[in-house]
Amino acid sequence: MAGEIETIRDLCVRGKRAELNAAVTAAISAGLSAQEIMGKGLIPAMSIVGERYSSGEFFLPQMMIAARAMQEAVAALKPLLTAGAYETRAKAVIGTVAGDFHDIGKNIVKIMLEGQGYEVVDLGVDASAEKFVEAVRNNAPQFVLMSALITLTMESMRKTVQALEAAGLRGSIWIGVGGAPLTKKFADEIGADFYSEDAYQCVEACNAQLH
Ligand code: B12
Repeated sequence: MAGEIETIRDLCVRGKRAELNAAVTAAISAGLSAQEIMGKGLIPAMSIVGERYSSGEFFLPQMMIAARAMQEAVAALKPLLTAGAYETRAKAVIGTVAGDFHDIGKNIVKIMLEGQGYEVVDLGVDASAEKFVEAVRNNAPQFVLMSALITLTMESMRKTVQALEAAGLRGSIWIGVGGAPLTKKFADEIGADFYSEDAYQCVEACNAQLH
């Protein structure tokens, strides 16, 4: 089992798409869960890629190739992660904030929520504060979820919270934030309702708010 996860992690880091897909399929056949493959294989692979990029061992192309391999593997796991969703539990608007184009983590959060019966309106990447405001007006969600992966784009979260407040919509929603550089302290500082370290915790936080 450990060997299969290690292989998946390694193939994802090296961006070997076809081999990664085959390894993921084999791991599922061997009885590993989609959650395990994601949590122990694919997500840690992206951390390794980030470390290698920071240390100068990897450049942007390698980071892009690894990200593409990760995205394909996540897409292959999606049916397993969303199977068994029951009636719609609540509605969420999700997006990666202005200036930021990272969407792998956001997409995983979306898949996990859909798997738990949430209806998710996805604003994609580089979503402006105005886009969030418009989506909340049009969809009346219970949750607004924002993702940021770059220290600089975390400020777009603050602007979005302020814009929602200015539009008189703040009282009707719970705002959740996440992404690798975030902390609970930052979430509190900008007036978000919750911060989650990963997609599983995010679903739990949303479920808890509904009870
Ligand atoms: C893959 C990647 C890319 C890919 C993105 C592909 C894509 N479609 O997303 C590409 C190659 C395009 C890319 C581009 C860039 N990147 Co980049 N990238 C990464 C990398 C390696 C992995 C990110 C990732 O997908 N992780 C895996 C996912 C699953 O993790 P996650 O996003 O953190 O999500 C989890 C949790 O955080 C949480 N979560 C996420 N969102 C949300 C939302 C809510 C509401 C909640 C509750 C939870 C939650 O749940 C998720 C699942 O458990 C990181 C390194 C790292 N350690 O993060 C660098 C990294 C984020 N990138 C970085 C940089 C600098 C860039 C570029 C500026 C590089 C450049 N010179 O052009 C550009 C940015 C362009 C832009 N404006 O956005 C830096 C940011 C530095 C900083 N702190 O400011 C990092 C940290 C690399 C580094 N070590 O320097 N990147």
